[in-house]
Amino acid sequence: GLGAAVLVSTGGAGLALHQARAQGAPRKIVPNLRSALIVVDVQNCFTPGGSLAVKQGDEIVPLINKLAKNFTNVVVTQDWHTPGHVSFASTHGKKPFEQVDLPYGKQTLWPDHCVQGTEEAALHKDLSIAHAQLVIRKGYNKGVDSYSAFLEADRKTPTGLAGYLKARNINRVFVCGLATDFCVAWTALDARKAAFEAYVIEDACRGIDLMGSLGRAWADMKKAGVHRIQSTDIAAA
Ligand code: VGL
Ligand code: ZN
Repeated sequence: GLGAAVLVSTGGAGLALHQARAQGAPRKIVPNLRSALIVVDVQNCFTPGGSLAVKQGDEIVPLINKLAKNFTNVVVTQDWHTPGHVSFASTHGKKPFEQVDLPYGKQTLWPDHCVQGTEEAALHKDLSIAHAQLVIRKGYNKGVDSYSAFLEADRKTPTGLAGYLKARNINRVFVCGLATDFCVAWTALDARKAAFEAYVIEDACRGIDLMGSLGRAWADMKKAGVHRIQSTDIAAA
């Protein structure tokens, strides 16, 4: 009867899964020459002691150093704002984490952070990826923010990253860094819009989680076809 058929089919699937595990570790993702690791905003301002510190933001640094060894192609990003940047609450006489309406839409306001050329804006001292090929700076236009490493917050000004990756025949990006729910998520979402295959390495990121932003970011990424993976899903080179 039906009951028996259901039993047999679930039993079969369960057995197959079990056998796959018994035969060895699940298949790992092998980065190749068409893959790039994008290390987002691992800067002093976003790590403990910084002006916009992400909780446990420094914990991911050793993991990212290790991960980077599995990638021939690595791109590092830096949030790189002017003094008096439009994303700073102080510019508007407002408090951090309030919102304002700007010509390009709603902007969350932040403490002053990552000002060009300051020690705060430097990469974290323990980040060690000598073979990184490109450092892309973003948010350098005084009147426009840029969470994404691909497109500014006006949603039309490119940073040049998509062109760079495409010129180098890269079709798959793996994103890690800070913060999961802002610069990492926007970068992964824009990677999808630019037709890259996109993976976010969850344990190599930390989030801010401002009023549910972390859950929303994961939901948006899932909808856009971003793969949510762990560092252990990537094969060691
Ligand atoms: C970021 C808020 C403001 C980030 C940058 O790197 O996620 N968040 N600027
Ligand atoms: Zn910023």
